[in-house]
Amino acid sequence: MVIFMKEKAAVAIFICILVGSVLGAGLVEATYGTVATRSATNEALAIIDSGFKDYLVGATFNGVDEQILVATKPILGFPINGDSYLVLSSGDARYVVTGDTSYDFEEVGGVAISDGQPATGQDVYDVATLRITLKVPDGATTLMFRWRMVSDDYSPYNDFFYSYVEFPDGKKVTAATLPNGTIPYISVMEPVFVEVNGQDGVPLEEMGPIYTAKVDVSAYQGKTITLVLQVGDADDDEVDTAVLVDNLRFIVTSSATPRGQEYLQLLTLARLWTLRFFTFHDSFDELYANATALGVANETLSRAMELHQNATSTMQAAWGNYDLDTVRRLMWSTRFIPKIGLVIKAYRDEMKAIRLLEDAIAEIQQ
Ligand SMILES: [Ca+2]
Ligand SMILES: [Ca+2]
Ligand SMILES: [Ca+2]
Repeated sequence: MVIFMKEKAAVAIFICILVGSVLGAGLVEATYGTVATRSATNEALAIIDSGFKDYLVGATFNGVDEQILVATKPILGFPINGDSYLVLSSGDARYVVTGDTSYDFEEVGGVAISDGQPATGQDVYDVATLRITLKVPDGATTLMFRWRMVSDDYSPYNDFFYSYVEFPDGKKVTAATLPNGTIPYISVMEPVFVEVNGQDGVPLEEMGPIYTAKVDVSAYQGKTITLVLQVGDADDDEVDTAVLVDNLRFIVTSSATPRGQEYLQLLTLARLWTLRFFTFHDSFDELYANATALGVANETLSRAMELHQNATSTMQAAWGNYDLDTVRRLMWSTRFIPKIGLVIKAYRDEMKAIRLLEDAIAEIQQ
């Protein structure tokens, strides 16, 4: 029966090419059945981890409406995250979940691209493409999602799942691959396909393992990237392949966040401010004695002393109320963490005390 369908498909290809050449590339109107009001945004949100929904910038779908479905019925290990996931199909996505043969799940009259198979260069048909634009969070190192190919097709009809990330500098990186780095399509999936055997009511014959796709995004924190998920038929449009997708998220390493790095830099600065505080602090007594001897006004002297004493107690508080000799000894130990705000305040007050005395002395000596 499948052989017959493939022969019939050869005729369909000709018609498709003729129609395609008239319509040109681009969005194809839905012509078969209906899908409850769909939106690419909701389709993207079905697979995005709840912690990253705010990072969705936008989403668009190119294909026939029936080829994309937000599904909630648990099948073949999905959903993985939350209560829904995505089915992208080179036929009618609803058929994958329901097995309902009243859907027109074979040739759905979708997007055809000459030489469009990304690995083999075969002509492709019923191509469904979801584009998800995301802002990369601060501290994100990796974009990941999980996917599983489910298919009725066989080689050399190399239906494919092509997913990649487009970066703002024009770089394009493949996301979903087999462990050897190959883009998944029928011929390379066949060695890892197992029979579905009607599991969870799924009518398609074979499925691959659930794989994790990962793309390094660490150089694009705060920037906007686009994840493209594309499924299609190759060589004919009759026998379909679907991909289940879920758990799209970023991996964020807190120690690598700019905020984390900024904190480490601030700690280093706090130690340097403490060092400069000591430079001022150590010169205070002598400067104060000189100022007193030179007849600097009592008001100025007491203001300087007040700042100096405040600075001293503030710096001790900044370093856990140790005496200043202990602070001097331990301040470079990484286990000894100061309160940065207090270090800055102590440094400023000590500097003010010194400047006050220096300015008063300079005025007298003029
Ligand atoms: Ca989900
Ligand atoms: Ca196919
Ligand atoms: Ca198809």
